[in-house]
Amino acid sequence: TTLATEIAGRTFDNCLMNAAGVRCQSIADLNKLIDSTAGAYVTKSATPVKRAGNPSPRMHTLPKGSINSMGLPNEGLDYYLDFVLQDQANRPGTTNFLSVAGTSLEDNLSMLHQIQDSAYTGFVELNLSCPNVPGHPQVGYDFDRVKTVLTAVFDFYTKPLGVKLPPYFDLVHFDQIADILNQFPLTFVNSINSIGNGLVIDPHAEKVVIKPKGGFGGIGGAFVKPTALANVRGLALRLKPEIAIVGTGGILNGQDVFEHILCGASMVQIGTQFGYEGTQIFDRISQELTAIMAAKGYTSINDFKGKLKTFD
Ligand code: RRO
Repeated sequence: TTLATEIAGRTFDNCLMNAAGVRCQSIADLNKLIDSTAGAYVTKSATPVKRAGNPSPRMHTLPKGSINSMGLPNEGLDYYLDFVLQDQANRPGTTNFLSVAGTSLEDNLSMLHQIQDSAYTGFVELNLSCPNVPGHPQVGYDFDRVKTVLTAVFDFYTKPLGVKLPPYFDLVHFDQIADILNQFPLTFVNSINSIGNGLVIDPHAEKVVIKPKGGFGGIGGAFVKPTALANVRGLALRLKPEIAIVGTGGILNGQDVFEHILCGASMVQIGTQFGYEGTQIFDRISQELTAIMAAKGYTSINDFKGKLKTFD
């Protein structure tokens, strides 16, 4: 049994990896991911210049998930680009994900020009779905804007690039976003980011649990699995086959990964639960997924990827 996967001709020896933002902001965090059984890592979404992010408390965890309003704290693009370039030199043949999340089109284009002009050969994950920077709406909910951004990006960018999307909740919206994404040479789409602007409250204190934005923040963890599966499935049914799907959201165990792959994911990312457990999670979930596959007689993820059954 193998958990290996392939996207755009790049092979990954395990389909599990971290989700951007969780335990991937520092070089120490990223080196732990390199030393783990994850098939790849993604770096914390970068802006052109280092950012401190929102005031604390800015994340809160519950048994069934998390709320965050981190506000894009990161070390700046140079830090992550230097890291991935060094790693690429150390480990030729491996592919990882460099996440960028400019708060303006200009910032995204300037970062992508820098990456285009560098020796980097890995994947870029363009984050169009950060819910937590006050005054900056999630680009992924403005379909015209998505088209404008991708038109400007693919005017010059020629390396493998995917987009991180927010969750959609209407089938017409799946049609509309897929129609736009299919017009571009995207390598992958990653669905979903956190469900933006949820509210968790402490009834005893009669108070919100995080400080930014009056307590509103992105929801992750077990709460979001049905929404994540719907988005992976909804996009898998609509995107052209050259665009791979990375499934993110609500993964706590091997069964959750199995379900994402049934919906069409080629690779899966783990955020909230990776935050709880650290890199050992990749060993645990690999064992759980392998056991599920073995019991069903599946030897590779292609045996069931996208093969979800429906009643009609
Ligand atoms: O840093 C954040 O507040 C953050 C980002 Br950029 C994102 O894309 N998703 C999220 O839940 N938090």
